[in-house]
Amino acid sequence: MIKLGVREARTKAARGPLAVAATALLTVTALVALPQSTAHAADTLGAAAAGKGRYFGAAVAANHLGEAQYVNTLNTEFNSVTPENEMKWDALEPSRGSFGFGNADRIVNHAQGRGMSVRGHTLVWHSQLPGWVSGLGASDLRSAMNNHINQVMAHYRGKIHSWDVVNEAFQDGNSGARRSSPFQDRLGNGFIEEAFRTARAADPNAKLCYNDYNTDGVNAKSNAVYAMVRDFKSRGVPIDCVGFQSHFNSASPVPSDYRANLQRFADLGVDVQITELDIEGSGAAQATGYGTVVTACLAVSRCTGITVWGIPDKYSWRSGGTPLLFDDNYTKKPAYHAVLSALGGSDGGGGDPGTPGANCTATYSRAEVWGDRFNGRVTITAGSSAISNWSVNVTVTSPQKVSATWNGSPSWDSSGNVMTMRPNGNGSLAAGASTSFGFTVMTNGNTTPPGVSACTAS
Ligand code: 9MR
Repeated sequence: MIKLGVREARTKAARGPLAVAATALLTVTALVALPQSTAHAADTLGAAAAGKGRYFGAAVAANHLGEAQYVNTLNTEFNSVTPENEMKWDALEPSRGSFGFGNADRIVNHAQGRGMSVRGHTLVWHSQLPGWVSGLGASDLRSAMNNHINQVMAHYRGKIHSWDVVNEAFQDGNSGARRSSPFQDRLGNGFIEEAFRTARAADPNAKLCYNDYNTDGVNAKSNAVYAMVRDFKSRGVPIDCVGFQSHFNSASPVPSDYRANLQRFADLGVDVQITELDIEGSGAAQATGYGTVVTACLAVSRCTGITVWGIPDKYSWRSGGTPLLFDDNYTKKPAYHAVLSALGGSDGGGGDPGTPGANCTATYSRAEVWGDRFNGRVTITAGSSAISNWSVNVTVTSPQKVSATWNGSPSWDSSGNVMTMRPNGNGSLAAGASTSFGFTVMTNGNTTPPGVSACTAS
């Protein structure tokens, strides 16, 4: 059903000379006082994060750099990259003393050409280690480790913002012990300290990080890493940052003490970084998890940036869990909007899932377009529990006017630019179910998409 009456009555009431003058004044003030770039909230992840003094990065694979959509999304949304596999030992030094930097260089060159920072991942790790390393005796292994660090860091000196010097050196579970590896087993506990000292000398300007998973909350494993970092700081062993990989799913959700854990490490005098973020799931639940992580990082002043472990779901190391911010067609998921909104950004029409914990999401899409007007549609989706009512604000830009609405019950603020839409009759939606409403915007020469607020449910 198309309703024309409500909007027409309201427009007539506002058409006095004072209202026209006030609208004109507001329009002129906005145009004169605000340059285009600052008139809107940041509308990409990288720009919004930069506004908060952080970077927002993605793990990148060299073999996707020929794909236009992949590269466009990378270039548009991110201002930091981590090579997903290309800087691992097996990729860079497949046989002893013989280094090949081709794929890693492609990623670094791509990033450098666009002003993106690069995280180096990773110098010393038990996995993706070529067979020849595992076969070495202690003294050979020590010199191979130091040579690998020296050669790789020299090659990239001045180009890498932060290096994961040592990755995943602690065991899972409650032991707090070091993980068995060629380095641990032959060189003993001191290998981590030695790697950091070698790394500092090799590139004094790179931030040196220890990186691990299942250390995202306070637990036996993170306590062991914490004790190591505290010991390093007290003895002057060079360490600048700790990476929290943050691979989450329903069996291992974002811990409730995530922020507190980041903060206790920061309080030791190191930066903290979210290094491999991905959260399996979909819709509102996934969006809420992402929002929680971003909000926690922003609450810790030494949390300097966030990297997600891939761009579209289809290229994730666990693609079946659809853990990333873009779907297989590079469409922004509710999780994307949760991240952008938590960073204080807005893409002015992509929708907004609302504050973490809200149990509906609103997603905008433009439908038909004519010379003088366009139709918009907002889809409301209930979260993980049923809702009985919802509301969403749609804001148009003067001199645009909404001339018709359908499948919802609108009301207007005094400016006439903000429409609050509520359900027409029964607003009940089962968990995960969707409905949508529509409206026509007369452009009056301005084609800016409407702003769509978070969905509020009850
Ligand atoms: O995403 C990486 C995947 O393509 C590789 O096959 C895998 C090999 O171990 O490593 C993945 O990345 C890992 C990262 O380097 C360290 N933390 C865990 C990541 C996910 O397994």
